[in-house]
Amino acid sequence: MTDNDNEPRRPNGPLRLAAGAIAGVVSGFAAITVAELVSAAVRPQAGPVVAVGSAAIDRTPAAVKDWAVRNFGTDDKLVLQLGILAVLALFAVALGIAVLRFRRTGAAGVLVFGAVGALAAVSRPDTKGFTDTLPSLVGAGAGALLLYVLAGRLERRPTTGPATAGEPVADRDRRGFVVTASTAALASAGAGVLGRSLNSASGRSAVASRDRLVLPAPASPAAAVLRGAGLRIPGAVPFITPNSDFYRVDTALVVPKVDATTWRLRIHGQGVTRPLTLSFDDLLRRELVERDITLTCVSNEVGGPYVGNARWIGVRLADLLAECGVRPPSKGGPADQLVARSVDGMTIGSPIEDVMDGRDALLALGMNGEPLPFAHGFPVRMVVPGLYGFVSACKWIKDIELTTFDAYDAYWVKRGWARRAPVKTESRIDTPRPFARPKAGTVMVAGVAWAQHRGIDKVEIRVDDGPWREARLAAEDTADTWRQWSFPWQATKGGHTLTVRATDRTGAVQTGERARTVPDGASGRHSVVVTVE
Ligand SMILES: Nc1nc2c(c(=O)[nH]1)N[C@H]1C(S)=C(S)[C@@H](COP(=O)(O)O)O[C@H]1N2
Ligand SMILES: [Mo]
Repeated sequence: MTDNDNEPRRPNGPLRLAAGAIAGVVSGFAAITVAELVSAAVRPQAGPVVAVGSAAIDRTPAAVKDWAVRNFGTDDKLVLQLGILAVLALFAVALGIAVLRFRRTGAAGVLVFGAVGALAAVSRPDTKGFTDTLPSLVGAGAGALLLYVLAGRLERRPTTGPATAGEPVADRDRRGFVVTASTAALASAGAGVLGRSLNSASGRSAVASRDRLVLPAPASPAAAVLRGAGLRIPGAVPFITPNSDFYRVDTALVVPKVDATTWRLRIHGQGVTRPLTLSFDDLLRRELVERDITLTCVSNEVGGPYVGNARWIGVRLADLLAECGVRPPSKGGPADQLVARSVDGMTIGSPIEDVMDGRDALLALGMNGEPLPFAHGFPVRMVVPGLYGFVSACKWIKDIELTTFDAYDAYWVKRGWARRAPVKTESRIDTPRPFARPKAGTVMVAGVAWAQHRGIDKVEIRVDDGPWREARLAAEDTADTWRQWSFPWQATKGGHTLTVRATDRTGAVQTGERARTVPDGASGRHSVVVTVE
């Protein structure tokens, strides 16, 4: 490559194209890391990747969201953010190459991405308004400026006058570019690291409020988990799911860190004669109850992992509602839907009739003996036995509004999911695992079955096309929890299919009819194929 060309429109050689691409990527990196740093001063949720990611989640059709949860599980959020970064990298390369020819326009292109990020940030339901645009705008401004400067370093000026002694102009320009680009890349990495650590420190007061919290002993403790409720069979899941293993499903790219000392819950709406605003201390002073409740996600496929059983501590929601003057529809109340709102703008609608029918619908603040983990809704969430999480289990709750199903559709309902969704009677084989190769003889088949708030009365196993045979049921903790079962199978050599079905206390047998998760939960029977050796 020589530097003495005056022809304005010579094609770019591969080296210049590569330099342009590098300029684009370095500028894009600078834009993102500066934005991250500014978001630490504003709030983590206002960063462009998080804002665009969250907006994308909100606009994702139910089927795609469902597919993502199925294929990536709890990693779906990581995959989404990596996807956004990959798309940005592609555009950065394109802009870097464009800038070789159109210096101003190319550099200004970065601003378009800033505008997208800013718009996404202010379109969030929990937006704080104008300040949320700053991370994207400042970041894009820095990126555009850098790209403009780097493009200048790559510009081919006609050689006028002699070069510095012994140094051809081409080399000097190339070095100028390399020095500027690598300095910028290093500075950006620094900004990124600093932004990350400031962002994680931004929840400090929330973390402190959680660390300080000592849960009082519940006035109404749960019965000790019956000795026989859990199975001691290798491969069976524990009866109580440890918090660290409890499934997590939500739309939050950044887990909200809410300070319990400033947290408030407002209860208001139709039929509320005495609206109420509660602090966390108000809740602690009320009668605390402790209950074992199994939570299930509507996105759980037959045989899937999005079900967990925890020992919750909380206050009974029905009592609170009654104090506010709320009556269920069956007692003449005007509202039939309770809409819970979270600090991150999620809305979850539950039938007031169910919440007030005597079941242990909780405002939960403890999970398995500790304050709620942040990922599971600290400081307070709802849990309602018998309803899928998306119609009952609002995490990081801050507002309860009484309204009607006719008047308001909650978040998931707007996206094609059902308004009402009681948990379907289901069962799962946990051992043997699919495609296991057990030895012929007695093979312990075991798993869980659930029909929250109805209870499980029977579990049956079928080997291949044989008859249904009753499994042994473990003791029942409560009708609100899953029930474990086991079946000693006299396994003979060869390939076999094991299928399970449960019967709930209403007498309903788990249907074999397959349904997709959308709109109100999967149905069908779980089968496991094994080869007995
Ligand atoms: N704020 C908020 N609450 C939420 C959700 C959410 O996305 N945001 N997801 C719901 C869904 S779909 C389920 S299944 C449960 C899951 O609770 P977990 O993550 O504690 O298991 O939370 C519910 N509460
Ligand atoms: Mo869910």
